[in-house]
Amino acid sequence: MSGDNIQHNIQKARELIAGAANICVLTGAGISQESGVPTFRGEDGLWRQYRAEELATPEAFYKDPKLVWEWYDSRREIISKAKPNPAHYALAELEEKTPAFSLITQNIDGLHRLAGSKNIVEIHGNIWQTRCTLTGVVEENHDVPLKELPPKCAETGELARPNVVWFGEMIPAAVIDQCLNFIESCELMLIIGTSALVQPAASMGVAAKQRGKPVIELNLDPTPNTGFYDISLQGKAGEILPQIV
Ligand code: BV8
Repeated sequence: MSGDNIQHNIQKARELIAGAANICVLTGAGISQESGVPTFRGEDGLWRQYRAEELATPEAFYKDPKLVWEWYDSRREIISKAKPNPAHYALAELEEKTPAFSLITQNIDGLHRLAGSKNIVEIHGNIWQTRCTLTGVVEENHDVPLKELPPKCAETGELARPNVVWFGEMIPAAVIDQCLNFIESCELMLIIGTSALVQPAASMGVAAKQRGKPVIELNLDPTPNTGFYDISLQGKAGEILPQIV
């Protein structure tokens, strides 16, 4: 994308954002990349010889809970050292100055909350929470490293799992409804740092377009949805987002 085209699109995006009283934002792993958190499908996305899709499943967990927890333990270690980057802070600032603002994130790293964002829906869960496999009780657990692998529920002593949504698992219907309400009521949608490959998140921008909402995409690489949107900015979120909010 040529320089002046980027500047033109940045100016257009800035105007759309300034004029919107209700903004819905969807983020993916790309917004945390500049904080040092590996993305899922980038070259840093592998762990040992496994791909995320192989480990982030109920089958993988019940086959070898220790292996899957070792993967989460290593990610918790990385994320515990990660700080929000200018892109996270830019969204927190945008929320402050926008009358209505909603943030839907696919990320489980908790960096949006650390940066000061408030109205957040973590549609894929949170890496700092465990869930009892017997009772479903959710506990906060910030131990780095985990005291035992796999961790047990403090209440029941049963096997605990990460409180995240794995591939093949449903996102709770109430959470989906909340996201659709945000999309329905927004005047503008921003989609930042996602490869638009994972459903149902990948359909949210299309849903916004189908409801007549302008959509701005900001991503390092083009995605399957890029042609759909009103503005597609190609570049680093930490560099571009502070320029447009
Ligand atoms: C569901 C939590 C109903 C765990 C995650 C066949 C069988 C079974 C299921 C399916 C199937 N086919 C389709 C499905 C549905 C499946 C799916 O979509 N699969 C895909 C892979 C084909 N979805 C599900 O299973 C969902 N549930 O649909 O239930 C159902 C049930 C059964 C069967 C059918 C339907 C649940 C999906 C949730 C999975 N959990 N995470 C964990 O984190 O451990 S998803 C995981 O991927 C992360 O949350 C991640 O955020 C998310 C999406 O990836 P991205 O965020 O986009 O990250 P990625 O690395 O891909 O891309 C990063 C982008 O950033 C890149 O484009 C890059 O260019 C850009 N970038 C990099 N650096 C920067 C940058 N951009 C800006 N600045 C930078 N600096």
